[in-house]
Amino acid sequence: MEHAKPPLTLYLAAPRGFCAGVDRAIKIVEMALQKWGAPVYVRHEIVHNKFVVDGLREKGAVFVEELDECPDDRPVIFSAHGVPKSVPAEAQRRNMIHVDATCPLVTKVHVEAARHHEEGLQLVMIGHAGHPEVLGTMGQLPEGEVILVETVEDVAAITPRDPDRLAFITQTTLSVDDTAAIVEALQARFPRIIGPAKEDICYATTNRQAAVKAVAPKIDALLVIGAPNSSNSKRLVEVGRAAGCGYSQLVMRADQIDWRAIDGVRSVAVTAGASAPEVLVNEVIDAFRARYDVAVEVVETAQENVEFKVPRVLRMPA
Ligand code: 10E
Ligand code: SF4
Repeated sequence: MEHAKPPLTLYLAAPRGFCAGVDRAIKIVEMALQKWGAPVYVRHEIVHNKFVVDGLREKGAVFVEELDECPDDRPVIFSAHGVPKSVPAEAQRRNMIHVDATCPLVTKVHVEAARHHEEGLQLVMIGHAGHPEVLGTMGQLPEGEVILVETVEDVAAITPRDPDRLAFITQTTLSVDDTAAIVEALQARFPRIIGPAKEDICYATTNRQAAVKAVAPKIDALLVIGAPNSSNSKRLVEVGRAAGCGYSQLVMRADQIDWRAIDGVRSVAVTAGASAPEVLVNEVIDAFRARYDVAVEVVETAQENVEFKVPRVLRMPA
C-alpha cells in the first residue's frame, strides 16, 4: 500500500514572475522573427532566463554578447537590461536594422542621468558592478561622470570632484531596504545630493519583494524561481532570508530543488523573478504535488496592470 503523502501548504507569492518589461522584450524578439525571418541576432540574453532564451533560440534567435559578433545584414535586438550609448551608435554606423528592447523603466533612468549631466552634475549610481543594466546606464555618460557604489561602505570611499554638485540614480532591481540604507548614507555625506523621490527601483521589483516579506512569517522554506545571473531574482532570495526565512533558495526549475534540504517542512512559499516564466512555477508546484499532499494558497500583496508597447517598427506591416 502506498504511504499517505505528508501535508504541505504551498503559498504562492503574488505578484511574481514576468514584469511588463520582460513581456515586451520577449515579444520584440518574437515579432522581429516574424517580420524579418531567422536569424535575428540578440545582444546579450534578452532576459536572464535560460528557458526563455532556449525557446527563442529554437525559433531562430542567435544570442551574442557583443555587436561585433553580428553580421551587418541581419537585424539585432538589444536586451531588456539596456546598452551603453556606443552600441546603438555603432549599429547605426554599420547601417544595421536594430531594435531596442530596453525596458522603458530602465530608459527612464538613462534619461534622468543625461538630464543631471546636462545640468553639470556628477552622478553616483547605486548598483552591482558588471551587471549589464549598470554597464548600460553608466555608458550613457562619458567615462568618469558616473561613480558606482555597491554598499554603504563604498559611500565613505568615493571622491567626487565637487561634493555639492552630485545626483544619484539606481539600478532598477535592487533590494528596496539595502538601497534605502545606501541612499541615507549618501544624503548624510553629501547633503546637497539630488535624486528621485526614493530611488529608481521599479514597480515589479518592489512588488515582488513586498510579497516575499508578507509570506515569510508563514513559511519554513522559500523557493525563488530564477537564474543565477538574474539580479532581481537573487534579491528575492536575500529578502526572504532577511525577513527571517531560514531556508531561502534560488532554483532555475523543479529539477534543482534539494528535497533533502527541505525534508520535514510543513509550509513553503514559491515566487519567481521577473524573468521567470509561469510554466516553471507550475512545474515546481507539480513536483511538490508528487511528494506531498499540497494545499495551495495565494498571498497577494498588489495587483499589476502595467503594459508597454513594442517599438513602432514592429507594429508596422513588413
Ligand atoms: O538581472 P536582472 O534582474 O536585471 O534581469 P532579468 O532579466 O532577470 O529580469 C528583468 C530585469 C531587467 C531587464 C532589468 N531591469
Ligand atoms: Fe522593467 Fe522592472 Fe521588469 Fe526591469 S524588472 S524589465 S525595470 S519592469
